[in-house]
Amino acid sequence: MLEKLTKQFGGKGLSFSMQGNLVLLEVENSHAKAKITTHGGCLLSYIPKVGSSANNDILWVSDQSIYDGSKPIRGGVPICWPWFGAADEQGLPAHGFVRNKAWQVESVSNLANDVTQVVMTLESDAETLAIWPFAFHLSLTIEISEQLLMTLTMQNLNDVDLPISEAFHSYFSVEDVNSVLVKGLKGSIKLDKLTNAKSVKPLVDYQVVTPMDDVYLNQSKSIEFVDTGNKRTIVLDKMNASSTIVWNPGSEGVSNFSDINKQDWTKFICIEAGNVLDNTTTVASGDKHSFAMKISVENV
Ligand code: TA6
Repeated sequence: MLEKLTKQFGGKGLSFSMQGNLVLLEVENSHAKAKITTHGGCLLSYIPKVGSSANNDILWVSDQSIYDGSKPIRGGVPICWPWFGAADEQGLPAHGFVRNKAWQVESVSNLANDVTQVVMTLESDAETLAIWPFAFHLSLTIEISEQLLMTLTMQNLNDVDLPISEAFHSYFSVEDVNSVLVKGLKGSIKLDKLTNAKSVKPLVDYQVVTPMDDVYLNQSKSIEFVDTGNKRTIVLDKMNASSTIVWNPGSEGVSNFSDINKQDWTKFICIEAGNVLDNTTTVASGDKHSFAMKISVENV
């Protein structure tokens, strides 16, 4: 398989390898290095080469992640689609099913200014139709440069309109989650999933206190989060996405996750971009719908 992929896509700054049962695609250009697995179309690593975060991974992946294809990777940027959170029906997977499917590499291109673009696709099949009885074509575009741009495009191949909830469930590497400052929530509505409290005027900027599991609705503006320990600010811009989710399980909640080391909960924060809950989007029959997230890193 690796030989075939290398023959089809291999080139300067691109290599394929295996980790467990999973195919890894490694990209390197003058701006950054990145690692992607076709399992779930999951971006695993993004390491800028310049700036204050040069040679440091922006993303976090658990040491306990399972690489046999039986589970989604715990870390990186898993894709939640076509629902976010628990499924309506009992027995169906949380956060949809595409984060646990093998995606196809469609193309790898070198764009202007040494930007590397990787496109992966996933189509409905007998297994997805048994879980969710609708035909779809999904395309994930990852552009690696001094910024990271991820775009998910869905085509509704059915003769009915479909409600879709979706998110890039990004796990960011931080020095200590409890020293992270989140900025830019003005005008959003906060749903605290731990207490079920709803607040129409959440704090615009706040210091993270774990555990937390917050969904910010009608939040389409940029988010900044300052990781003082790592002396960096990560700026997350969204396109066609109205929800931001901020999650960390905290010191007690981490024991519910067999694929996270008990002491490692301080090392990451999930700041996720998408369209969830009341921001669920409806994709008309035959239509295409895209949303995107752009990550850039600034010095503190
Ligand atoms: O995005 C936050 C969240 O929905 C939390 O409620 C939390 O459980 C987390 O995702 C992880 O979900 P997972 O299904 O990957 O274990």
